[in-house]
Amino acid sequence: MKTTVRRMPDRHRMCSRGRDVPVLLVLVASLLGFLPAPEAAHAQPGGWTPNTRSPWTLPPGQPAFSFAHRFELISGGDELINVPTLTLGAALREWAAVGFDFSSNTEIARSKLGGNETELWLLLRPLPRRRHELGVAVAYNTAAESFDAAVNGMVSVGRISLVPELRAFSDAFASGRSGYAAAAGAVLQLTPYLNVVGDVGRALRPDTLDAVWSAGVRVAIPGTPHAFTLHASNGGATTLQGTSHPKVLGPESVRYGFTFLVPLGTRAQWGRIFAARRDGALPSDGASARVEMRNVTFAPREIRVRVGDTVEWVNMDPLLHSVAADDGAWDSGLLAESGRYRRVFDTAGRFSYHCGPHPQMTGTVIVER
Ligand SMILES: [Cu+2]
Repeated sequence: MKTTVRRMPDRHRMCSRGRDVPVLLVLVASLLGFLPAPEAAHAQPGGWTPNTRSPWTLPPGQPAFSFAHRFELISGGDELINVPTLTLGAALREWAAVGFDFSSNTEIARSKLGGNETELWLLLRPLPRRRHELGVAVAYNTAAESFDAAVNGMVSVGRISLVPELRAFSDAFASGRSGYAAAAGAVLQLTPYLNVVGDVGRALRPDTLDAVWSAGVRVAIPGTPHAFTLHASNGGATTLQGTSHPKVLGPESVRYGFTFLVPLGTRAQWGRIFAARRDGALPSDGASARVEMRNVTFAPREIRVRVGDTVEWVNMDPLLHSVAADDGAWDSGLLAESGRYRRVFDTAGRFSYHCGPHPQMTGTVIVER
């Protein structure tokens, strides 16, 4: 059966006052830990932990800018060393993303110390929307002139997720020799939106370098893909080689920093800013019933249709939702605000479904002859 996901303009958009209140409620409830959102810990383009590389989890077509900044205050002076890693990326599909990292203070290649380092990458997510995740990264690092790769995973047991990562380099740290590194990270979910994160990794070939570690606290901003991770580390740029090589510049043993993800908005969101005002919604193209995803609920929660009818779901929230059959028979994938999913029901019965990121969000389609 063919289903399509499309965006449509939202006629309620002009009155923003009504929208802010539910968002605020979600925010407060989430910080108190009332709203389960296991997806929050996993929604980490950039890294599951500060020095690991997770697959991109924003919806296709939504580019984002991520900023990792580590500072070192030189004791007794007013000088500051900062090692920024700027990342720009976007998903092509739910399982593939491309982008690059750029750091203006590389520490991986002795001959280029303090120079630029760019890593071009392709991230694959072969098992999207599972509790356990698998990530594959293929990259090229300009400072080491090396083709790099990493395989990692996230295995969750209760509130703890473990992130093993293996990295391989065709030219490790511009040494002219190939190399590899291993790392292990952990995420402790205190609440769905407050995580303690950390990792430790080490180059195994060459085996002359010290381990690289990080430890920090991540705050996911509910209802958005934004996450802010305040952390300490002895590492530098957050490229695959950068996270395998301890810091070189500066006299301190530890740097403090943050990573912050800034989504650049979907086409629908930009369209809203630049499009001329439109009154009314698009015609619903023969859909027989419409369910809105609004304030983290399906409305109406239960609908009755006839065999052969088309049901349309529209996401009216500024959050990611999905529509997934409880029996696993179908799944819309993540829908951004204004995202739409349609499905034809051609057998009679009761079909219960839920939202992937918000399992408490449930609904039923009753199909009658
Ligand atoms: Cu949802």
